[in-house]
Amino acid sequence: MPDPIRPIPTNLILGFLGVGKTTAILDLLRHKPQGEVWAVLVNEFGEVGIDGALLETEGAVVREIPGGCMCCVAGLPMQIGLNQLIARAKPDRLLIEPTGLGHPSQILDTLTGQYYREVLTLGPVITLVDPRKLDDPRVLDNVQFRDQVAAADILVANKTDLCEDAQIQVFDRWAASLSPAKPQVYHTRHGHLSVGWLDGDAGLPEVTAPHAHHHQHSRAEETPRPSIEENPWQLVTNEGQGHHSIGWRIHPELCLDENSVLAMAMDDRLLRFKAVIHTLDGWRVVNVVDGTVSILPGESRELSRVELITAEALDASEMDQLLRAAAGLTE
Ligand SMILES: Nc1nc2c(ncn2[C@@H]2O[C@H](COP(=O)(O)OP(=O)(O)OP(=O)(O)O)[C@@H](O)[C@H]2O)c(=O)[nH]1
Ligand SMILES: [Mg+2]
Repeated sequence: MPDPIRPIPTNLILGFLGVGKTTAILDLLRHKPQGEVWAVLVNEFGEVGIDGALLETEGAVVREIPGGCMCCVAGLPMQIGLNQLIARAKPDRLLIEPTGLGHPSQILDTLTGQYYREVLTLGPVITLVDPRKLDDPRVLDNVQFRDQVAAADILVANKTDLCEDAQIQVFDRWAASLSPAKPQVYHTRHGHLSVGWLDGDAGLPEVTAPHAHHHQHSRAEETPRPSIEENPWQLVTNEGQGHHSIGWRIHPELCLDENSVLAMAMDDRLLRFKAVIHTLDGWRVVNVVDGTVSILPGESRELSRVELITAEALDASEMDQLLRAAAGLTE
């Protein structure tokens, strides 16, 4: 067990799929006090792990726990990852991004339990919300969304640049109606959170029982994955919580055609698409959520990573053929 001199201030950044959690952590890292070491623990629903690759660019020490929802990996896998991260980084602060498809209660239990009592101290839990989603009963009634909101000490409307004034007013009325009342409610864009919000103690409002929902994971890969040199095209799938993911790890010498990847990413059956890929025109970071596409130049990596999440199971081999075609690999 790690033995830090004082408990490490730790914050959870919660919010639904694609709301801007990684963007917010990247922004916080850019504004961290000089000389401090910050560590980030990130858990993605998919097996491939894209966010970790992005977060490393801002100088944080990053540990990924890919695969499944945090509520299911919050036990031993998270403890192992967290202990290794703390031992390696000896961080001044720890930020945790659980998957947007996750339920926060188990992770809160783990972090506030006996084992971590002297290792870390949980600061305010920050939950990001996209106000545009508040008219959708599928979101409002979603147990993960409700519990992410219930767990929040600080509730933040993000993506306000994409919102109508009326949508922001709906957010404000909804936030004001929550019981118990949220001590702090803010509006922001591009995940801009104030570093000062991270200080203090978590209020730990009541969140429903961890397994009030039922789901199973079928982990495609329990054994250690082969290296990218051994197997230059790796396809991995995951399912759970009514969602499915298909991911790829691809040798960087297999350059992808950007337009073909974008055509694949715009499939309206996808809830989320993200990728860090080597294209014929250089490295690109691709994000698609709610039909909004962002494609930015990126730093070179040891491999390309692609991930998509859907509510319905897709035919993985059909999607694989599309991506292979984008890489110029045809049968
Ligand atoms: N216009 C706009 N885009 C935003 C804002 N915040 C985030 N985005 C974009 O939304 C997309 C998803 O952002 P992420 O930070 O990856 O979201 P996330 O919550 O970490 O996503 P998951 O980890 O997949 O759940 C990216 O393309 C971001 O650039 C915002 O305030 N305004
Ligand atoms: Mg993320």
